Amino acid sequence: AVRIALPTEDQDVAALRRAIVAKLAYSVGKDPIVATEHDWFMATALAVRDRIVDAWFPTTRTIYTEKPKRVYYLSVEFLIGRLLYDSLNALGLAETMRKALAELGVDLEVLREVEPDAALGNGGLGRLAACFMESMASLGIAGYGYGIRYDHGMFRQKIKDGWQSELPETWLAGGNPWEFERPDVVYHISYGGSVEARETPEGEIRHIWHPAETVEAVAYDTPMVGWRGKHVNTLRLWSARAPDPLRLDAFNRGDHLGALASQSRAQAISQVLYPADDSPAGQELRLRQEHFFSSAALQDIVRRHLHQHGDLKTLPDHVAIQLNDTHPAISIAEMMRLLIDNHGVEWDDAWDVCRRTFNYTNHTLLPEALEHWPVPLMERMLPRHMQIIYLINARHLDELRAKGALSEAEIGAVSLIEESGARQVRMGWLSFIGSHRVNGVSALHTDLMRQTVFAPLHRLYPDRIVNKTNGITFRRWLMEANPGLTQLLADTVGSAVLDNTERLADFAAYADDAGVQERFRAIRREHKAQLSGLIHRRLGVKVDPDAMFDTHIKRIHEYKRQLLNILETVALYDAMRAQPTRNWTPRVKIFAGKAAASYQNAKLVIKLINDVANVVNNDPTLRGLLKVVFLPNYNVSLAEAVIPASDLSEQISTAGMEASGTGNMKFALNGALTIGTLDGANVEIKDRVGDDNIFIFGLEAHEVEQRRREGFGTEEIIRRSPMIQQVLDQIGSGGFSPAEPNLYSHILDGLVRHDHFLVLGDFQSYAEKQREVAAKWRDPAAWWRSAILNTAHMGFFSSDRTIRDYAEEIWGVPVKPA
Ligand code: DL6
Repeated sequence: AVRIALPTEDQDVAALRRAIVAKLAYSVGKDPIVATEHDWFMATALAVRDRIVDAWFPTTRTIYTEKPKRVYYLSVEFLIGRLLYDSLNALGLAETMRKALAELGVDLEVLREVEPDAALGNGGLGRLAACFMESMASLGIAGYGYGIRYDHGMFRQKIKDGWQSELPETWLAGGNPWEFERPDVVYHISYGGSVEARETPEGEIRHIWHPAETVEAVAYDTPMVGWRGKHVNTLRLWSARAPDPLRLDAFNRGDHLGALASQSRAQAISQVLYPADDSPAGQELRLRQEHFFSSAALQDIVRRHLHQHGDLKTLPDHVAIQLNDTHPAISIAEMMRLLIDNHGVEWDDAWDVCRRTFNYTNHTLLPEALEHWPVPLMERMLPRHMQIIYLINARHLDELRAKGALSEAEIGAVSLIEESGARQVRMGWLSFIGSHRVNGVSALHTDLMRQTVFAPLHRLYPDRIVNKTNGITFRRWLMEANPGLTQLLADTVGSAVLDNTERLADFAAYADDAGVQERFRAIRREHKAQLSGLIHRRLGVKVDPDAMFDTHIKRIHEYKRQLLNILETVALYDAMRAQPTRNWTPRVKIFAGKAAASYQNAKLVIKLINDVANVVNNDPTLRGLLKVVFLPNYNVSLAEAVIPASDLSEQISTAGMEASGTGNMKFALNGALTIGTLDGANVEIKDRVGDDNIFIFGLEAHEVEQRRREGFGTEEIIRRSPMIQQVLDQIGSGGFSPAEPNLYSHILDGLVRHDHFLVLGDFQSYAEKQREVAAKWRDPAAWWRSAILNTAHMGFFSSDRTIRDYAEEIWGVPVKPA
């Protein structure tokens, strides 16, 4: 008989199908007859993981033999989201898998939705870390992520009667198919106790730390697959446990809870993601977490380096460590401790190693978010680190004094210890002086770092601060989130665009092509129809997919000014009610985002949005012209659904306050037009897409600064604008909260008294710009022209570009050519 060879794809379909069935039986332990959707998800993910592992080992072996410089990215957050479709896409297996599952009667789209989001981050900083992991793998960099394996990631947000409540998030409840526990990779992490200074027979002083408490850090590895599956890196997350799980003596005495006390205390470290990104931390547990993962990571790095290269003084030649914000800043003192106390390196050599190995990224200039740890807390929790920090500081200040160029006041400004008020360690300063390079995340932010917060240090070390404008991975935010647009790009500029984002620029040639505009519109319309369904299912609100979808999704924070948006929405509502028959542009105002649990003003803004939604959505005089929705529990997956369905992207932070933003890039890449201030990366987006294709309004950063310095009459602004007056009166008199007319008085008082975030200051210019947006929407050819040009000019904002820049200018590591 003649055997007919199957085409490779069919073979692969069959192989995947067999692999899934085998995983279902032998790893999940389920018969297909009774398997749930979750069981199928686990089996499928495990089958995909095998493919990833097949590429992971060769990568690891190559790194061990070729010994390229390694990059370690230390971050307290990795907001990686779902991995199933992402991995399939990277491996080029999505369609094959779809067929394999279909043959088993399973729908890949259903499994995509079953996967819980790995929400190990609060917002932009954590999502950036996830994009960077993907790009490092795609560029063939020997990159490692180190963080914490939180049992409960970002809280689950529930909205009840308009109020946010927080519920624990349980991403691990059904098991995590992507990770490998490494019971053999365990480090001891110490806290508290005392430090003994002991003289050696040679007359040297050695410091011996006698900690009061030790916990264990256990490694869990998740392979991070790069584009086309060629290179796979590792994300190593640490879980905490007590060295002795149970005090048996106490247990046998009947003290069952006491017997578990040290286990609970240890486990608390990796239990919950700290639920704030930029509100005051100040919590002891947070410092315990920071030291926990920093120390585990550094012990791992040092062990690997010694194993491979034998000499710690060569560390900077083979290793670059990136501190993602100041959360891992204690690493600098920990590295000094490991080098000096554990490995006998002399102080000067140890300091030189640190200075050449570490780099620090700053993500915010908000004073409350720049970490300061009280000296008494540090002395109690990390006594040896505190000694080392004092010594680093003494040498740093002595050096400055020796130069004689600074006054004592100027020296005080660059001291690692804040002396005014309660004494505190300035973690930003420690990161700065212990690093080779310090970077901001957009051009404007970097300039402001130099001019404001870091000005005194910048004057001393003028070459240290560099800019690395953020980027996003196009694989997730374009190819996976928007396959229709990806296809359109491939059909117009060619499929090379999938591998080289610079080719996106060729799409600009199609800006006036009516056929391409129509395809773009139809793709958007399809996403909007899907999102309308989601909104209806989740909120019971019907929205019109032909209306403009105007979207504001991000953490809820006063500087991000969701309040400005909702106030202007109320003004629009009033205007529509006053003249219901005018030629209005129908709009759906979409909000989503979480407020830090303790951030009352932000929670009140969520309540206001929901209250306004309640009134607007039920007002029959509007005939559906305006709808307001607040989608609960914003996360990566929700963003993937909302962004490709959005026409207008709200990026309206008070200028000078948003370090970069990355949502702004995701929207523009998907062809949404931005309404925004000249803040963060909006500035660079504007430079690339051009003034005609973006709606810029409001005060610029220097004007905000000036207004705050000189003061300005909010009363005058209110007096001059009947529109503002009406909106404030309406909210202030309970127009949206009749049961509690004074509910919003705190927010309104703040606006009238100081308007710190320039909500009133920018109101008029925002409202006018929104009218321009509406006018443009009524001219579809102009709108879709701009949409095409937005997508076309986003190539720069690929995280591959950002990572190339880090690789070349900060880490000194080679990357795969473009
Ligand atoms: O750099 C990533 C991201 C920026 O895009 C945002 O503009 C910025 O707000 C965010 N910063 C934080 C601050 N956390 N802390 N500390 O998340 O970083």
